[in-house]
Formats: sequence, C-alpha cells, structure tokens
Amino acid sequence: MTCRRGALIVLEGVDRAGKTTQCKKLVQALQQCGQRAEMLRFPDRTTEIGQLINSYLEKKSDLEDHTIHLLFSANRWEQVPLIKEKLEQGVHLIVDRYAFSGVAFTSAKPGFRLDWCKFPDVGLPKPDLVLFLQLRPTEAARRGQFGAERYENTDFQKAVQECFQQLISDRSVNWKVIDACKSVEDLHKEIKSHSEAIMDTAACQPIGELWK
Ligand code: ADP
Ligand code: 2DT
Repeated sequence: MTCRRGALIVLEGVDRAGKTTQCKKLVQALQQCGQRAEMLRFPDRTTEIGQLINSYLEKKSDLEDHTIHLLFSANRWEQVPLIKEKLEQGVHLIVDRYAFSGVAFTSAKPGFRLDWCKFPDVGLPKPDLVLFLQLRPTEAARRGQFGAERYENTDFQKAVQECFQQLISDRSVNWKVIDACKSVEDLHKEIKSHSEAIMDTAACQPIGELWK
C-alpha cells in the first residue's frame, strides 16, 4: 500500500438529521482544497441488489425481514473492492449511512438481536471516523413531513434511535456525536475539522476491519 491512503468517513443519524447535506458539503470543501474526495451512499440503489432494496423501501415489494437485512449487507459488500481501491489510491470516501444504519434499522424490529444483525457486516472496511448527527424527534419534525417510504414513521424512528445509542457505546468504533441542531454552516465547520484531523491519522494506517 502506498503511504497516505484516503480516509473512510461515515455520516450516520436519524432521518432528516442533515447527513446528505453535510456529506455533499464536505466532499465539495475537500475538493476545493485540492484533495481527492468522493461520496458514496447506502443503500446504493443503482445495482441489481440495490433495485430489490429500492422496491422494498418504496413498498412495491415485500421481503422477509432477515432477507432484506442480508440484502442491505450484500449491497455494502458488493462495493468493497471499489472502496478499497479508492482508499488505496488516496481518495477520501465520505459515506452517507453504512453498516450502523443496517444494524439499527433491523434490530429495531421485534425479535432481532444486535449481535445477529451485526454479523453479516463483520469485516467490512472499518470507518476511520463515524460522525453521528444527533437530532431530537421534535427538531426533526420541524424539517418537514415524513415521506411515504417504509420506516418513515415516528415510533419506528424512536426505536431506531435507541438502537443507534447501543452501537455508539461500542468503543471499538471511532464515533463523534455531533449536535445536529446547529446551522448547516456551523455543522459543516465542525465536521470538516474532525474529518481533517482523522485524515492525517488514517493516512499511514492499514484499512481496519469492522467489528473484528
Ligand atoms: P438526511 O440525509 O439526514 O435525511 P438531509 O440532508 O436530506 O437529511 O436534510 C433533511 C432536511 O433538513 C432538508 O430539507 C435540509 O435542507 C434540511 N436541513 C439539513 N441540515 C439542516 C440544518 N442544519 N438545519 C436546518 N435544516 C437542515
Ligand atoms: P435513505 O433514505 O438514506 O436512502 O435510506 N436502511 C439503510 C436499512 O434499513 N438498512 C441499511 O443497511 C441501510 C443502509 C434506512 C433508506 C432507508 O433504508 C434504511 C432508511
């Protein structure tokens, strides 16, 4: 591996916390500073597996709960060769949702244990930093109505939020919890500063393996 690999930075958080807004701004800011940075998002709805997931989320098809969980995980694994290649070329990857959403959304369903939910994603490229945009449900509600997709209702989102809290307590992952109530610009400055700090640290380290 050449020295100075790119950093793998994930943004997680509840619906409407500002993940997509901040991913785009971070990529743009890094590119303007002359860095190589690209955005990825999960689910990646463009692949064949992604189209099955899209149809499920849009409620055009029903899938058994374990089956959709494994499809979300497969949708990440199919991008692993690309993720590793980009990081090794020195490209920073800014990712909108990752395995943490996978685990939080399935373990919020009745009958699912956290460790079962984590297992299919064990060994994925480990993020160098996971920024969790924390937003109270009342604040999220001010940012607009839920859409019509599966999972977009307040009770389920509250259960998801509790599952995220369990994941955040795991010190094997480099979490930074950010108060997402702040303005877009203030959040951007905070996220950029955490990201730049980790880029230097990550540069000469091998890519880690998640939850291993
Ligand atoms: P997410 O990807 O987490 O669902 P988005 O980035 O799509 O969130 O933002 C959801 C909505 O909230 C959008 O209408 C966006 O313009 C708005 N928004 C994003 N960040 C902020 C912020 N810091 N303050 C107020 N509104 C925001
Ligand atoms: P977007 O609205 O961000 O496209 O998310 N989800 C996501 C899961 O249930 N499992 C996963 O592994 C991932 C990545 C979260 C679409 C929805 O899909 C959920 C919201």
